Amino acid sequence: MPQNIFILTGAGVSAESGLGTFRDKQGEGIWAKFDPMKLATPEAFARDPEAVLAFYDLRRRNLRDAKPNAAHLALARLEDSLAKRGETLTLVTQNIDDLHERAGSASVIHMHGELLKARCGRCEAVRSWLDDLTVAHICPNCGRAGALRPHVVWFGEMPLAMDLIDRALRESDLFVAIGTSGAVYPAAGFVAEARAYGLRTCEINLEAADNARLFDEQRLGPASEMVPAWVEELVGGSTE
Ligand code: BV8
Repeated sequence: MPQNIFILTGAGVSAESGLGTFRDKQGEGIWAKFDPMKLATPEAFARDPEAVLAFYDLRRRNLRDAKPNAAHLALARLEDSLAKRGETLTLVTQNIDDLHERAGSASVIHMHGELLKARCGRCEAVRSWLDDLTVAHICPNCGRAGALRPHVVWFGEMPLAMDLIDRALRESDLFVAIGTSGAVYPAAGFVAEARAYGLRTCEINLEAADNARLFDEQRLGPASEMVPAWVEELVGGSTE
């Protein structure tokens, strides 16, 4: 029974909560409708901040109506049961939504940032931001206008908490990727790192990811069914 579990989640874990994924075989993902290079890069923000901010306003409004699903709830249960046994869960997500937290997960590492936070491009102050964000908004910390941006990691930018993530990978026994296509780096490279550190690897996904060959075990199906079943196997019957 693994003591320390490292979980990486992607857009697939929030798909059944009504938040679109980025790429899917039907070509209906977010990046099929919106060009990431025109909306999710620092260059795009410098070129056309209104368009970029409007894109994230749309996603922030969508998030308001979304609810955590059974997969999010099962991962919160897993965190709780492992803690009761003195074991650890490191939950790293590529998602910028807050559904893991809303499901009760106490510790979530958002390596690509958080949609419900804004950061000032001048003074780097980060604060909660629940409403639309425009170029007219003034940074409450440094008083400058036009520099506030969603606290998310754009393409070409360094993901957050990479040292913490690398350390947790080294200290874990099991690596599980849930609802991610393995198309975006450095996250897509974690499974190879995990194997190099001797971890067992498992993929839970609707369909095989681009890096599926790197997983020892594969469980294909909707996260809202597969994740609760997997968690029940791990902690069911234990005195929770
Ligand atoms: C960086 C935030 C330097 C903003 C995001 C190496 C090789 C090639 C390219 C690169 C490379 N290294 C770097 C790059 C460039 C780039 C990159 O990877 N490009 C790709 C497109 C080729 N990476 C970067 O720019 C990164 N920065 O590298 O900095 C550096 C280098 C080394 C070390 C440190 C730093 C920054 C990338 C972050 C960009 N920001 N998001 C926003 O959200 O707007 S990425 C964004 O897209 C998400 O956060 C997520 O990461 C990614 C989407 O991927 P998934 O979450 O996997 O979603 P996807 O739709 O693809 O797949 C969904 C999966 O779920 C599918 O498998 C599907 O089957 C499954 N599914 C669907 N429904 C369900 C389901 N599963 C279960 N149940 C269901 N119901």
